[in-house]
Amino acid sequence: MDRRVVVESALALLGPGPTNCALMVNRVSFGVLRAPKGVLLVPKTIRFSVSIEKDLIDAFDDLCSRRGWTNRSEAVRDAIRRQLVEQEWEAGEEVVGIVTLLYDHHAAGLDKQLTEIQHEALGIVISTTHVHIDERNCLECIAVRGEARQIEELAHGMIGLKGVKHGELVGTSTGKKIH
Ligand code: NI
Repeated sequence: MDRRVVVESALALLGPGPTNCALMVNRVSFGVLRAPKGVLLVPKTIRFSVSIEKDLIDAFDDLCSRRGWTNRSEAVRDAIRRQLVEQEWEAGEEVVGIVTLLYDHHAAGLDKQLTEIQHEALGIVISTTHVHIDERNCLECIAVRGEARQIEELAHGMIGLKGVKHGELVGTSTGKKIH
């Protein structure tokens, strides 16, 4: 692509100043920006069009409205990020998450087991918050960081213990690869 076309396209996307550009550009006379020789401008935001069936976009708009997304763009960005985070987990990368455990602290030995498991996973467990829900039930929220399969093994090892009434692993990302 001709560099002038690239520059003008970037300008159209980025507005009047060079501050949003991924690469610094030179401002010259007549309000036209020109990239240094050999440097291609890389806009941070790309606009693209998508062909989609009416029924599907109607359902999507309805979802956006119910979930509180302010516009389709933000909803699409969130959907893309969700896929990227899932891919990080499937690829076994370093990820973060939260394990929630609702359990009966009267269950024999359960408190001790949970404490021991977390002590043995010191490199993975970042922090633990314990809430006494009532005289019998406890909620534990354990923040974890590490290789995806190690986290899943740790989480399922605790969730599967006798006396744990309900447990979930909520996975997210370190954020290094998504924006
Ligand atoms: Ni408790």
